[in-house]
Amino acid sequence: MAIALLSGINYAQANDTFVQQESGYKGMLDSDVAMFLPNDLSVNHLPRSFSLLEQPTTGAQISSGWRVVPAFSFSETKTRATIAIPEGTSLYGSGEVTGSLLRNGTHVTLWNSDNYTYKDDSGKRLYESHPWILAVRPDGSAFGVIADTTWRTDIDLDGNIQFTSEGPSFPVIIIEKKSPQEVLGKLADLTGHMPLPPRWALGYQQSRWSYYPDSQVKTIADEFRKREIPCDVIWMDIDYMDGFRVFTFDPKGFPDPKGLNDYLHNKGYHTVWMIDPGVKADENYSVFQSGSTEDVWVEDAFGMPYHGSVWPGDCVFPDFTRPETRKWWSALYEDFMGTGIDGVWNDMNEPAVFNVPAKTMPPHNWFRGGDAIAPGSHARYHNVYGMLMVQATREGILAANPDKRPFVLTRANFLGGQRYAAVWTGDNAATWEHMKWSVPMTLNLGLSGQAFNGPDMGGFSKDATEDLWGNWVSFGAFFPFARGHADKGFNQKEPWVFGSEIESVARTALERRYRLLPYLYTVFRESSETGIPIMQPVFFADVTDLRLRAEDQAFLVGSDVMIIPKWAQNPQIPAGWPAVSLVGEDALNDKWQAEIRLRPGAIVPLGKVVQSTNEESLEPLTLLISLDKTGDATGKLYEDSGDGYGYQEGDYLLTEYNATLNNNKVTVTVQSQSGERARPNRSIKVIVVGNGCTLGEAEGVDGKSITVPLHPAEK
Ligand code: NBV
Repeated sequence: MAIALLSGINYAQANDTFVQQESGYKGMLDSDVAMFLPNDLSVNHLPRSFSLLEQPTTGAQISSGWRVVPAFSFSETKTRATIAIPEGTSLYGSGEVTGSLLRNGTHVTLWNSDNYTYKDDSGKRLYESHPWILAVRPDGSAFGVIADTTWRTDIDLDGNIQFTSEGPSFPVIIIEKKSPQEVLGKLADLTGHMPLPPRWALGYQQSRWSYYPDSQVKTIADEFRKREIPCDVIWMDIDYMDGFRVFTFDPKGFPDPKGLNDYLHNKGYHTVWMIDPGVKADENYSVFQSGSTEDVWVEDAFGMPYHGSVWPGDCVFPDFTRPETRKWWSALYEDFMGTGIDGVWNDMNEPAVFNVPAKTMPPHNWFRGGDAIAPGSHARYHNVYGMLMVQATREGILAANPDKRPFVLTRANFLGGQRYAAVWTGDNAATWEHMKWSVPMTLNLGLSGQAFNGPDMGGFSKDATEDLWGNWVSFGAFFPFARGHADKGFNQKEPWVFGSEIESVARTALERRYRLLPYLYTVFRESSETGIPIMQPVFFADVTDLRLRAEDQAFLVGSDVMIIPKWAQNPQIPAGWPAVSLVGEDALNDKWQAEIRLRPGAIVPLGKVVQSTNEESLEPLTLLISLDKTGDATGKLYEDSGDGYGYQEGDYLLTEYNATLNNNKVTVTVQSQSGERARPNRSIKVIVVGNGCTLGEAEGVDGKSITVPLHPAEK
């Protein structure tokens, strides 16, 4: 068994009969977090955890009455933990998964895979690995389970929660809380909170494989401005490189990257450029030369640099388990970012390798580790390759621009990877099935700790029809990460290419996102502090309402805004949330636009429609007020400079507004505020909303009490 486990090889002949394994150490990591080990693991000699921020050590005895306890077992080649669940428990999480939000009865494999259009293994194995399940009992209380292993692992949710790993025994960590929101808060405490991104990363982003040459990039950017469709970011895919050599620029198509970045910055854009892990094995190429001198490459089973084929042809791959390699990789970003690049897109980092059956490196390739990371095989470190890469990328771009918040997008990642990067759901397709999946996929990634995520809006592969693209943008505009992207060889997917009707559908949808930006930025800030996802399942509105548990067409943005896509059939939503109009649209009677509804008791701050987040949007500030049954509402607005770290020193303003109904008048006041930023001298517009109508509105000055008389007819 030991040899099979170490090599990571799943012998076809191996006997997969499981026998029970005795439990070993168990103890509390925190008041509501318990760790359980099988008897062959010692708490003092655990392998370095990649998901947890702190290496677990001995703690207090398991609390009396502790409910969730794993059972361990093993076969000749595998190790297993099984966690029984009470009847009626709803299961979520398991990372990046196709299919429905509710995971009961599903099976996935955690093995980061380049899975174009989710075809391989029917999409049961995608680009990221999150050995994590969130379980919500019928009474709304919840627990979460981490299987702390990096090895290839199956998650089976047929009856119980079962993790079956192809590696050695692993710790199981259980979080027990009163609600799923609290479980996710603790997950973030344990695995890391999403850092607050720069505000521009919340804008709409336009990508294609590839805009080429630079003049086409400029045309696309100019077109958005000319047509007045909001957009913040333009993406550069691999063809900007010189022969796909990372950290180089094609002298023909992109001779002046700084000039291009300046051009785009002047028009209010930020830019994100791709970097892959495969480094062309080319003696005349400086990155290959310096990497070879520093001895940074992953080794094959014989101790020689492993070679595999990717876009540039014959490539070598940085061994990111080595601290020296991460340092070398980070340093490469200094000159690169010096051209004015704002963000980095790390693709192909499963790592993907062409022309081999497994589409990745052989399992016996060797990683040398360092510091707390032990040397080990590719089978052991495959699932954290992407996460270690983006750790080094993030460190590099932060070192290059210490006064800016890094933005990194990654395709491969691991539980805890929100510490370093946002993620997208890889190469989906322009089909109705993938469009509908994009809601539960984004939700389950959020329920696995990856709050900043989203799909290729409009679908990557295949031609999108007008109908599909128009539908997708109408609700996709509200994803945390909102980027349109398209595959080479398929139709253009910019908002205007589908004709004037769809162009105006997209403009309206994106204008709605931009009006919501002050709220969205506030939600991002809260999410970075609380660990509660930005995009939330509808059942978070009432975790005891079992009717809502499986709803995965409609979704929440933060806790106060609900989005119901136009194609949603019989969505199960909480009662009494009024529908609102943001830019004059009538979503209830519109063919395309998603319904937006507000939680009773919420105050949602809105800005003006702007073309990019660079424009000041809070003059006037609008507050949408949705009163609860008792005639009250509260809501927050978080403001800071939008980039940099001043907010950590107090340069921010967090305002809590309060509204109360009395004698048919609603009085709006600042209930509390924090931060050292002065309140801007600005006007404020207050709108009290009913279902699809306005109950009353008034104007005033921010910081002063404002009274809104309600229309007599609505009293
Ligand atoms: O770099 C090209 C593409 C990229 O557009 C896409 O988003 C990635 O998921 N990349 C994959 C490599 C080629 C995929 C067929």
